[in-house]
Amino acid sequence: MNREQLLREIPTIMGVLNVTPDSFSDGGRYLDTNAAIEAGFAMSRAGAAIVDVGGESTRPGAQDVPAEEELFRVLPVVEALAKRGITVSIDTRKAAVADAALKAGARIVNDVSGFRDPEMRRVAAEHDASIIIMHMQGTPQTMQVNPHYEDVVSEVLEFLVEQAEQCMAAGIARERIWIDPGIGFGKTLDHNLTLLRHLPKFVATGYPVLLGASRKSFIAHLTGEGDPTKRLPGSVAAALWGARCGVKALRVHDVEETLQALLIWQALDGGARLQPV
Ligand code: HH2
Repeated sequence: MNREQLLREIPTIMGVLNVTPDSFSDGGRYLDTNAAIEAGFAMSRAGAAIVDVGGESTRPGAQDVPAEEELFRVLPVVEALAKRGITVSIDTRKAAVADAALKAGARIVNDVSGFRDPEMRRVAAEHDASIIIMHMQGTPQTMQVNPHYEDVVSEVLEFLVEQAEQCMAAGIARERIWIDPGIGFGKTLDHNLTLLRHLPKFVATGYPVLLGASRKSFIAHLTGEGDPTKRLPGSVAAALWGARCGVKALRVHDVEETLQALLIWQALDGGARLQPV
């Protein structure tokens, strides 16, 4: 057993690159274009197969950013990374931003609002892009006010499958569609834990599942760690749990550390996956 064999078995790592002043854990760090590009290169070298570039924070209470400002932040970064042959995903809720980023070389559209906007579906289809449909209840301004579900797992699943069907109807190929339960987006601690425990149900849909649990506040709620940059151990534990449940990709801030943990887990566990309960 060697590193190359293990790499083939573990989930794909997507590195988080926020070109924003206000993201919850790395806001302001990569606002400078050159710093952002360097950080993207570093993530790629550390083992990220995808770099997810975002120009708008979607943390609870975040303000909307005009499309021009978002484009100003992300476009040079997308272009520079894509030119180096790095697979770039654009994390945006705006069709105009997705369109420009895809023209600049991005290959994946990651929409935390779940492709509700028909224009977003049209743009992704036109570019033959891969897409990540994420579930969010409400909007970033309101989502944590009083999230409510009768049955969080079936409601989130139903939304994702319906949106995937809408996307296919718009001309996006099934094999280009990924789904994501949206940890922390309009969810209480209980909702987040229930979704994490039931990840195998999302895997059982047949759509590849992406999990974004890195540094999120459920870790703070369970451990008391208020500083997002100190949530690496909890983030790695969640990543390994996701891998065990069969997710195909992990969206993480700490690429090198997560990769190391995944390689060891894969070597020991042999890739057994949990089944839906
Ligand atoms: N989480 C965040 C942003 N985009 N996309 C997907 N598909 N899944 C996620 O869980 C997800 C996401 C939030 O994290 P981050 O980008 O670090 O913070 P912010 O929104 O404050 O920029």
